[in-house]
Amino acid sequence: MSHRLVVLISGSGTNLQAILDAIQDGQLNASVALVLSNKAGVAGLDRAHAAGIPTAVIEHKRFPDREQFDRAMIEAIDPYDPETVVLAGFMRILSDVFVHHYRGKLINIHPSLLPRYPGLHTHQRAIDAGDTQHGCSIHFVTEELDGGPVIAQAVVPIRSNDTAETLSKRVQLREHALYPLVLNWRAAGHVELHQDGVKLHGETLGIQGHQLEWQD
Ligand code: NHR
Ligand code: GAR
Repeated sequence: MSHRLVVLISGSGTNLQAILDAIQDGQLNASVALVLSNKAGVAGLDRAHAAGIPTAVIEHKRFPDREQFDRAMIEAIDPYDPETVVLAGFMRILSDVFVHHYRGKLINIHPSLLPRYPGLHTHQRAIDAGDTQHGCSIHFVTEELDGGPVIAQAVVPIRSNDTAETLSKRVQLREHALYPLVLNWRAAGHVELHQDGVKLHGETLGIQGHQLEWQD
């Protein structure tokens, strides 16, 4: 019995691909039941089709407000009864309706070392601030944008000649390793959201979660 995932995307889907590859390679004991995109024609949908996974497109622009868009997504997702709902480059802010419905099951990968740089354009902001380190965070999604409890982070060095583009590529390499790793912990029942924060292997984590540094 593998852990059922539903993956939400808005674009290229390289994190989705990393998850699919890890499942295929036997490194991640899970299955992707549905890939849902808020944009038609994106490359991530082609990746899902190539892997034989059902897809749904629910375009936010066809809905009068965020809540009705979110309710339509819930209706599309719930028949698949996911144990974890994965945001992988999903670019729409979710209303409380959605966040409450999937509380404790909804996780996101964000391209910064939270709590630094919630929101958008994180790579440029880290460079502009003169930071020497950047990275990515996987966190439970709550009503507070990019403010939910962090499960794990991967730290990446910032080099003096980095641009937002070169830095984002380095961070994305780590994203593609971190998401399958954390999802496999989750599939094994080792990651839970509690009132006092995230528990990993039964221990409550600090605000930056479990920190990982890979060697280049
Ligand atoms: N929703 C909630 N409630 N909480 C979070 O923590 C969320 C969330 C929805 C998405 C991902 C997040 C990121 O990793 C995420 C976390 C989009 C925006 C945004 O401003 C901000 C953060 C994130 C995703 N979106 C614009 C909007 O109006 C649209 C931008 C666009 O389409 O390009 O929704 O960074
Ligand atoms: C990833 O780098 C992810 O961290 C970031 O978008 C990229 C999606 O790439 N997410 C956000 O910025 C969320 N606001 P992908 O579609 O190739 O996985």
